Amino acid sequence: MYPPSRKDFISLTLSDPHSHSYNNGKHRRQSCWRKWKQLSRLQRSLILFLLAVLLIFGLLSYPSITKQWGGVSDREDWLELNDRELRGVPPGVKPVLGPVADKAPAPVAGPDVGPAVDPDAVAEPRGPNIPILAKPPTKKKTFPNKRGPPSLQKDGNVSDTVGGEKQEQDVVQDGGGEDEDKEKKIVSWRGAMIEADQATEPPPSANEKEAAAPPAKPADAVPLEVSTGKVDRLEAVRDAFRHAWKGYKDYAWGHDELKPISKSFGEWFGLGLTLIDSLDTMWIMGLKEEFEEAKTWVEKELTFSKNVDVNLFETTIRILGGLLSTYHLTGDQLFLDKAKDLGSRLMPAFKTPSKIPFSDVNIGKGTAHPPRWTSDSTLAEVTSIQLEFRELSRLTQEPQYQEVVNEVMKLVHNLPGKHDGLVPMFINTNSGQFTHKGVFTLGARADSYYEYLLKQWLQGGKTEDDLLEDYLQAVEGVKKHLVKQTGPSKLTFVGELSHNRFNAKMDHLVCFLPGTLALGAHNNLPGDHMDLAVQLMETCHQMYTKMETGLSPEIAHFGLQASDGRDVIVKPADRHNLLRPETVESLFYMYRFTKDTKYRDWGWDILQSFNKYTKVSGGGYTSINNVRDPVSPGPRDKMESFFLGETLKYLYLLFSDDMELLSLDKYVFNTEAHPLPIWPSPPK
Ligand code: DMJ
Repeated sequence: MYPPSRKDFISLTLSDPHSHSYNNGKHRRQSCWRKWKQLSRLQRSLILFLLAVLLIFGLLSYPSITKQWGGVSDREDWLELNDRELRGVPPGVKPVLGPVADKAPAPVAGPDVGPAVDPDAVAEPRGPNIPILAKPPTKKKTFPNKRGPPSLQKDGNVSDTVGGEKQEQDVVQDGGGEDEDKEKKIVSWRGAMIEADQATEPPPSANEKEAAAPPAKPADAVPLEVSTGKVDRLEAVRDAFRHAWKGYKDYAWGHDELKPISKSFGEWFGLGLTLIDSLDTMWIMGLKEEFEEAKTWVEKELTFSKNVDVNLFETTIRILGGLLSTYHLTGDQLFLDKAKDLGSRLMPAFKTPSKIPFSDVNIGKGTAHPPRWTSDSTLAEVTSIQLEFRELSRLTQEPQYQEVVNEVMKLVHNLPGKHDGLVPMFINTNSGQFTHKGVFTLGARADSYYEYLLKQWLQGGKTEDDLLEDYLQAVEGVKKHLVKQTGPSKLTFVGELSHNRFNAKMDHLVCFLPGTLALGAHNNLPGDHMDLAVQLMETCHQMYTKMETGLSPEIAHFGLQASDGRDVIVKPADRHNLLRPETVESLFYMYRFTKDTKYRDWGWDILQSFNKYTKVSGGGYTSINNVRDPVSPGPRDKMESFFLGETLKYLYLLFSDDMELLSLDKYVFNTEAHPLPIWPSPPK
């Protein structure tokens, strides 16, 4: 119901003859004309003259007004360009984004930069490589929310939303034109920036080392050269670690993971995951000060007496493994005490009808359970905790840790449902049987089962025959069912089998395999394991080089027919990179066993790309959404703990000339890159 007052108001308004509402416009026009006619001829002429003068003045000043407006638009474009396209900010100066970008120094000309550009000279013609500056201002007005030059728009908005996964339609081609883009861009994100530093430097090949120009320094890095003029790759890795650690220390200290873009942290278990995962890396790199600070946190702050559910596998490989290896490297009892405390709190996971452990344990309450939606555990998770539990028993002389994990291996060894040594991805905690049979992969959910077969055999002094037998059979199964070559370039890859159908798909995770095969061959297993390792290493390398960012996608598909025209195909949902270690891990093994310097060069390329596309100004590195988009790779705002625990550690070991530094004849690395000693042989 309308109130009466409102009704009255409407009625009055519409009927008032003196009202100035739009309804009586005609009346108003008539009255103006009457007044005009009442003026004298002289008065009318004067008014007309004045109007004419005003009109002429207006016409004369129009160009300068429009030029001014156009100038503003161009300048805005330049600022965009300065953020996104130009590079070469002088050493020690970090490019600044957003509203303050006009205070940034003018970009310096260089091979990757294009001509120097003065931000105020926006009307000057620009070179062909900088299309945005030639863009007419009108375009900007038509699409006010789009950023960057038209040629970049298609992909440029890929990752406009921080952390958001973009849905894209096209399947990307490999090959042509990759390098061009790689060289041109500075990558900037809202509020954060990927520094264009030494990444622009082409890595020196084995023969070119002497001639290599020194890389541009990142703003906060120490010099990357030694007196010989060669790039000091070890120091470059240390710099990367320091940068990652700075972010963690400033914004995530004592928490699980750094979120470098939002300068905050993420919590998974609430156990200082990154800090513990990084301990032995710092020790190995000689970062004593950082190590001591972290050790003090472990001593004073780390407690496992917490009502928190943790994942048995992740906690074992990252935290238990990290504590045990740090104990070995330092001899400091603190780390063994912490490892013992954690190990005992993880034991309830094994109290299941089948003795196959549950995936989750509450380390405060001493209870365990499977995931909410199933009573299955993941195969890799229950078979990749053995190195750590076995070592804990050896050190503490308490057999229960070793007993529970050995029991799992025994069960799996005898279980039906394998396919020429290949295992399904799930196992039921009640029945102890494989589930989801018929799907076989060396990737997620199965990967480290194969890795730990070999490594347990090595850890125990090559005495446990079942482990070796399972490993050898599995490699034969891989060769028979999963290894194929691409049509165009005959790249060897490891695909997947799903109910007898072959899927030409390989997770980046599978790139652990060349390293493991090489380790086996080094320990007198068949020579053709090494041949396969060499071929797979090449493929993993190409999964990086074929991408515009020089970084591998999470998953690659492969073209089987020569007519496919391309070897590596990346689907839109698989374009992310999580800073994973597997390829550099394998490069480390391959270099140690062959001394072929190309493996070091490949690792150097990868480090350069991490620096170029994932390094975040202010500290830390971030996972990215799209390895095919060097302009907007799209930060995920997460630095995984394994980047410090594994990726940087393997890069450091790859570049180290000291073959006795964690000799592969004395240590096995757990699946999180924590070295554990090979047990001394029992007296005969
Ligand atoms: C790490 O936690 C371990 O390497 C694990 O075996 C696989 N996933 C990550 C790294 O990618």
